[in-house]
Amino acid sequence: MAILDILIYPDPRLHEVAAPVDTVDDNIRKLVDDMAETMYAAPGIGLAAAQVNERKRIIVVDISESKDSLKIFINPQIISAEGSEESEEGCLSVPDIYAPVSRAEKIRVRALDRNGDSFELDADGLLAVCIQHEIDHLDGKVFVDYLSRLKQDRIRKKLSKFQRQSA
Ligand code: GNR
Ligand code: NI
Repeated sequence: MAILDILIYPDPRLHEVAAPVDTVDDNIRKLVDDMAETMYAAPGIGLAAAQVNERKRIIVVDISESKDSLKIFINPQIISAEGSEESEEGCLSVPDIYAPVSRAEKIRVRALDRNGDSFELDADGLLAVCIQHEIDHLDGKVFVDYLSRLKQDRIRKKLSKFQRQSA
């Protein structure tokens, strides 16, 4: 297991579209395990492969307090969605920035598990928000993209400064 480096906005690699996984093999399972370790270490409630510079459609999520409910989604697809709700979001790739984003309230997701078997899951609340946030990463989208240009410019400036200071 290994903790991977997380790309920080505005990194152009966060805006690339990820490719589907064609076979869930040991290499993919190793990446999943490293992503989970990286998410827990951060700490975060979700992580998409795009954030660790892997252009594959893989996400890990654990919204539990006890950090013992890891959910793995390979090639996730939202097959139905209803309602809409706004909530405050953050992102490990956009440190210390929080802003309201509107998402579907309830979703049904289809994905492959770590054995390559297909499953479906109904999600609402924070889990639904997190899954939609992660699938956006696979499509090269970051929550900042939903904000006004003015807010995007402010965030870009703030994080560029932050990166210069930590360099
Ligand atoms: O850790 C995270 N918290 C969070 C809070 C509200 C909405 C979405 C998230 S996902 C984020 C981890 C992350 O950046 N995943 O891509
Ligand atoms: Ni994120």
